[in-house]
Amino acid sequence: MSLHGKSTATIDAQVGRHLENGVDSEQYWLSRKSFYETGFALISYLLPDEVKRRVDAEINDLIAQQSIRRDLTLPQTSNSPRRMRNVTAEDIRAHDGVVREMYESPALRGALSAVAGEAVLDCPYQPEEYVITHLERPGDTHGWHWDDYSFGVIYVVDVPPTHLGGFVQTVPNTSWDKEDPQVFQHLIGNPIHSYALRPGDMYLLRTDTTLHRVHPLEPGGRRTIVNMAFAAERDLNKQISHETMEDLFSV
Ligand SMILES: O=C(O)CCC(=O)C(=O)O
Ligand SMILES: [Fe+2]
Repeated sequence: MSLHGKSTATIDAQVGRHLENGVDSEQYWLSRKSFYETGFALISYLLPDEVKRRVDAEINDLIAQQSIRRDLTLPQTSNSPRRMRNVTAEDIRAHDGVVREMYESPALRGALSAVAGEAVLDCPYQPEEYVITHLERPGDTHGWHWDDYSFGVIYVVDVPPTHLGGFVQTVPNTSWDKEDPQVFQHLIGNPIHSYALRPGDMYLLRTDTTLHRVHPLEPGGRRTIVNMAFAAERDLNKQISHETMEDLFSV
């Protein structure tokens, strides 16, 4: 406790304590199996409620104070739309609060590596480390895309009920040819998985080989997440270009 009576426990300490007391190996095993089979694993149980409340509060403040509206389509993902409000990695890093602590937490990183079945490493490209995305209008969507690095960890602050859209859709075992993305062909040629989420959920996604999107919102729907990107060992030797990120944040 500080002089002001405010909790000063670090996010890492809170997560570490929670993982020691509250998570058994069966849960890890089920997540790992799901991740291996589908590229998607629900890992909401890795964060204690007190951490979720702190993260929710920070993200809602950042959206209110520092977010930027985007409405564009990106040719590198077959002109799929981005209709959203964002807080950039630069602004999240400068704020230096709990999102950054969560990203850097060794306790969380260890748990993520256990689920992934390999080391989950810092993203080597700082503008992609984390981004907050808020969908607020009818038709708002994070359209079909892949991400540059192996892992995305998405923490869900707010998500509407299923009938208002905002659920996640994935097409595992697909790969991104940036010159010829063929998103529609991937959709036609493969099964699409859809996942309803609830506030406080978190999921791990194999973002480089899973085509994914957030279904457009219906009127009345609102949705807020932070996406944290991480690399695998194999990513560190690859030449990765960052056009979608550069296009997204150049407007
Ligand atoms: O909002 C989501 O659930 C997915 C976010 C995402 O795919 C991204 O930020 O790259
Ligand atoms: Fe993504």
